[in-house]
Amino acid sequence: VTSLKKIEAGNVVFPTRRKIDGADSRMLEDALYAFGFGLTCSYVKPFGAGHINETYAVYMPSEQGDELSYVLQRVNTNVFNDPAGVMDNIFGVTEFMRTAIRKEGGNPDRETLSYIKTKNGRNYFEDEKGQPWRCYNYIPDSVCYQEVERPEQFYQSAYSFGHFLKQLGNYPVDSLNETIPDFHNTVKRFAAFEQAYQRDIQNRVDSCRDECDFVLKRKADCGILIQQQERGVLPLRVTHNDTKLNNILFDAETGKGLCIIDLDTIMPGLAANDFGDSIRFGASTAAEDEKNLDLVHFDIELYRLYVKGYLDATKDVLTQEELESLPWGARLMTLECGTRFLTDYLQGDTYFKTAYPEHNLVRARTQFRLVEEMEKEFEGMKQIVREYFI
Ligand code: ADP
Ligand code: GN1
Ligand code: MG
Repeated sequence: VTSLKKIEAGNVVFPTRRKIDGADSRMLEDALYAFGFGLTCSYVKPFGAGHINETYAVYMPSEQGDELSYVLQRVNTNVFNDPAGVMDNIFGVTEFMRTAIRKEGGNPDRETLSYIKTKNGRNYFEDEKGQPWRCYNYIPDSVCYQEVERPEQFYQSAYSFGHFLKQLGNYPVDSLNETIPDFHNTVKRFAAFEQAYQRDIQNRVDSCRDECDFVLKRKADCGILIQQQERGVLPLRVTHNDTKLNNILFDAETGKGLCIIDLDTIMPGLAANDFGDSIRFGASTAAEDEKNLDLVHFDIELYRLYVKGYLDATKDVLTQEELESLPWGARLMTLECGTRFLTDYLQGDTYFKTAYPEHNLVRARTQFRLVEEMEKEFEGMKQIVREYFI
């Protein structure tokens, strides 16, 4: 399978000794040695298109030539201030998943990530500067997409994320560390925005008044799911919390959803939020940072496909209230994400990786465009969910 959207690994950063993307190459080398392949590794390249961590592809010599064998990541401690807690969650969950996958007759080596311990038996390596590095096996013959290329992929991703929720249905929710407190607390996200707006430390409010007003008008919406959660109407489950399309690998041969990645934000959460975050990213007709808003639309047919895939996997576990919360999840995760981009813009781009000064504002605009369209099509969105569970 060849794909333009497939993320290729970038220029070699090891064994050369250049500084790249803020990561000191000597720390990277130390990390390679800590995981036991410093001597044997052929080379290392930057990899992937995540907004948070530094990701590298590690190539090892093989009979067929150099082969992408491991993924090495430096965890962003600005975002995750308890890397030990993050790694405990990941090791706990992936071990549990392996047992679940075996029971289903699946292949645990391909259907979940296998993290590697350091030579000292730790689940991550801390470099001289105290930065955490972790490593997992690269899954061969897998593809990662930045956009839906064929609708079937979106169905597949829905089924996989739904299946993931189901697989972790009996995982002890209370044992999970809350790696980012209040990650999808839309009320607190709104409050954080309001504060950034009032303080305006970068003097950027003038450049985005319409966008700020857009958020301010939707204060009441932010409470909708949180209130249902607090009243116990919606249960907390083990959720992924970052369910965008590029956090899943597809099988290159069959095109089926293969493995969920980016497990840093696994925490107790609402199914509606996992559902919603996928919709916000994948049911858009354009990239998350498309500048031309005329190209950005909410595609209700893609939404329909996702509903089908998600419910094919979860229909027998979700409650009636959860099913009905799904359309709100889409609206609120999109509003939340736009609000987070806008907040980061107002605060000087300290959270998400950006490529140019207005990048976060551009991202916020696409999200708000999608929210507007979802608001107009909300009745249709609810109807589609009902069609699938009746
Ligand atoms: P981040 O938190 O920065 O998003 P991820 O764990 O999602 O970190 O990794 C970043 C990106 O790297 C992914 O979105 C994907 O594009 C790519 N990536 C990571 N692991 C793999 C893999 N095993 N195969 C293909 N791509 C991968
Ligand atoms: C970040 O890490 P990545 O790129 O998969 C962010 C998500 C946002 C997303 C927007 C830990 O995801 O919450 O929805 O960017 N992850 C974190 O693209 O904040
Ligand atoms: Mg990611």
